[in-house]
Amino acid sequence: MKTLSFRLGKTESYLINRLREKGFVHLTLFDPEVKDASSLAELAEKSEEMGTDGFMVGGSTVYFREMMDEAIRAIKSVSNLPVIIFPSNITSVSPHADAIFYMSLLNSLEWWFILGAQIHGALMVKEYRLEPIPVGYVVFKGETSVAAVGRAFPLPESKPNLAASYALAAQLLGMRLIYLEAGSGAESPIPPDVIRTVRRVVDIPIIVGGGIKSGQSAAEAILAGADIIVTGTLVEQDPQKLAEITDYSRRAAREREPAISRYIDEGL
Ligand code: 1GP
Repeated sequence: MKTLSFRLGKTESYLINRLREKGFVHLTLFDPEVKDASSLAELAEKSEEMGTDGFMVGGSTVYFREMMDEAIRAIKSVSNLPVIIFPSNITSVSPHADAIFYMSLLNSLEWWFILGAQIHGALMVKEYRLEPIPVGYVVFKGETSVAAVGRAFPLPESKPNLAASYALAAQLLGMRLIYLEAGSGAESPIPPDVIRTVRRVVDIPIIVGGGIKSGQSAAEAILAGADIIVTGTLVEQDPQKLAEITDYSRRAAREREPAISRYIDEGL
């Protein structure tokens, strides 16, 4: 298929254009439970200086909408980069963001996290004029908040073909991004072998996050085929370290063939 039957929204187009220009995208995740609004504003400014391309806001145990509102407003007061909701439940849906990752936690054991919250939140997304970006979300590793809260049956890292099947199913269902999640603060990131196997099978951009603490890990993920790198904990602990992540990522993206090309050239 050569043409899109719908128009991508502003934020999704921005992400795709950044991918085309730079060969990768970096998103900074802020958990409103970890940092208050004024610290977030300061961190957002620093993150932009260090080369991040946008912000995600959310956390597995953020139960109050007000926390999302405050965090998003704080970031928007200092930066024009897009702010994307990274929802854990319907309480994450804030009218102040630009877009929302309209995600399905594909390996959850609970209907709620696969489709229920999406149904219950749909009219809010429309009413608030949030740009929905459909994302297939798969969780690896059990010892994380996202696995516990989302009742995920974590995918084994030793079976990359399984991850590839989930990712391809997401693409075939029409989701436009696939997110391979190790969980915030994970001991180690998603292994490159898993990313490489998923890359061979899917055309949609791959988001990789969780446990990325060094430029080296970010570069390995990109060389294996990741398009969007997410870091959260690292920025909360040491924002200067973000410069290393974006620097290594830039170099890795130059080294590889653009993973995004099939998606860009042929449309969805
Ligand atoms: C978690 O993928 C994100 O949802 C980021 O994880 O906090 O470990 O960077 P970290």
